[in-house]
Amino acid sequence: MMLKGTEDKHPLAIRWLHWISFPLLALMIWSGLMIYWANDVYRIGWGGITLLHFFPDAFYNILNLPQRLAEGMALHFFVMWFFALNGLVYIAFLAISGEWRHVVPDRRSWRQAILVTLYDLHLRKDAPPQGKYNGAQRIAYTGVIVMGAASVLTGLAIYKPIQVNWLTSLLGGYLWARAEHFWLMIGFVLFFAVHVIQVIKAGWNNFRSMVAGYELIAPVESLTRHQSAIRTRRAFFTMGIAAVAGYGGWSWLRSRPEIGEVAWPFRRMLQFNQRVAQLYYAPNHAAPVFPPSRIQGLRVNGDVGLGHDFDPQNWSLNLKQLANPDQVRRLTMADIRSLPAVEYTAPLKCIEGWSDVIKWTGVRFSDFTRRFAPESTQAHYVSLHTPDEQYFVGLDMASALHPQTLLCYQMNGEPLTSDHGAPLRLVIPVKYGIKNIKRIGTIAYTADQPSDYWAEEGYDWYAGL
Ligand SMILES: Nc1nc2c(c(=O)[nH]1)N[C@H]1C(S)=C(S)[C@@H](COP(=O)(O)O)O[C@H]1N2
Ligand SMILES: [Mo]
Repeated sequence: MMLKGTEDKHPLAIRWLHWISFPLLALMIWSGLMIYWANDVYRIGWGGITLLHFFPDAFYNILNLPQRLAEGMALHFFVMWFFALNGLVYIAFLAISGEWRHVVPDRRSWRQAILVTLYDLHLRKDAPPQGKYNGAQRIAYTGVIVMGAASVLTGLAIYKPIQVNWLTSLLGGYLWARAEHFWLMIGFVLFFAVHVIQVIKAGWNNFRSMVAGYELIAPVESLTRHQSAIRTRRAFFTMGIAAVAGYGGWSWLRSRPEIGEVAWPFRRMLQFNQRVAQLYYAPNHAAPVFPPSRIQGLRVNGDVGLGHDFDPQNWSLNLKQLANPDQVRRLTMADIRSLPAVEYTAPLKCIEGWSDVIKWTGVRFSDFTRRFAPESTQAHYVSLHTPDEQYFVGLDMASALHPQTLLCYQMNGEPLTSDHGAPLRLVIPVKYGIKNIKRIGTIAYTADQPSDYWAEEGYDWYAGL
């Protein structure tokens, strides 16, 4: 295959890393920043002194980063499949093709990496002898593969912290896993910055070989030079087409007609992710509970459906059966309190990325459905509305029946305040905060997936943890 006067330079494994894995990583980082923006807590500093806040407003402005959490999540949880599957196929390819030999560090790599670094910093005169890639390059290439795998694992730990709670606690818990996921991303960006500098320093011939796959070695006869020029042009042309097609395809996907405020391909993927989650949903996986000493203050978040023209004296919980939704059964707080009281301390996880540890008191939803049972075998969902119907939540029956799902009337040992949904709110740790509806007015058993306030605003309907 090689032309006379050329040398095989970059194996397929390395070009694959650059032209497929890297664009996928870039999409993950970009959509990740659209999510992180909603709760940007990390900084470099000590005590009251902050050297660098991740990220200052200017950062979002310069990048023109849309401040749309819902869209960021839809994109992130779309690309994640391609990113993870590409990673698996890539590692399998490295193993089967034997190309791992070019990439994995060996016994000499570490010493060589130090010498290369000293040479690059002009602290040493000559470069150490090397094969296709020097020790520093091998460590770097293997490092990014390991970082990619770590990103998938830390990502999974914060994506489904309850269903994979073994993994989440192995990584130090939800907050640690979130931090690890973030610093890995910073690591990728730093790596990228150093790498680009190296590529610029290495010059045009090296870059061309990254695209064309081979390198010219002087001297070459004019015929070979002509042949190589054709091959190089063809390689760059193909790359250009691929880049335009990739960008065009992505723009096309994002501009499709929307379902619930997200382009339909992304909505379809959210629905696919829901089915995968439900396939592996385990009711015995629970949110970690904490001792009451870990209780945090109460943060009020969201007041949709909590208007002031509400009279708690006239409140009743309206129960609607599937067969006859027009016939309302009016329940009182006494009906609720007649069920066994349950108390535990666990975090409420807001979809924005923060969580608060709170002591919840109430009755199990599963006890409620035993006393006030759905009168139909077709009741696969529960629909909850505030009395004014401004806020509404849909739940799959399995999540509603989770042992930690409560109809709650006390937070941190005090009666619910109006802000937090007095007289009765839902607590459902297997879901994001958006599903924890405050001030419940109606509970209806339904056969079809009920509408949901935030799902209509672009969020995942399932919102399962
Ligand atoms: N009625 C109603 N319930 C709601 C909301 C709302 O806006 N209205 N916001 C939800 C969101 S996004 C969160 S994070 C939690 C916050 O609960 P808290 O205010 O008790 O902390 O309530 C949820 N329940
Ligand atoms: Mo939230």
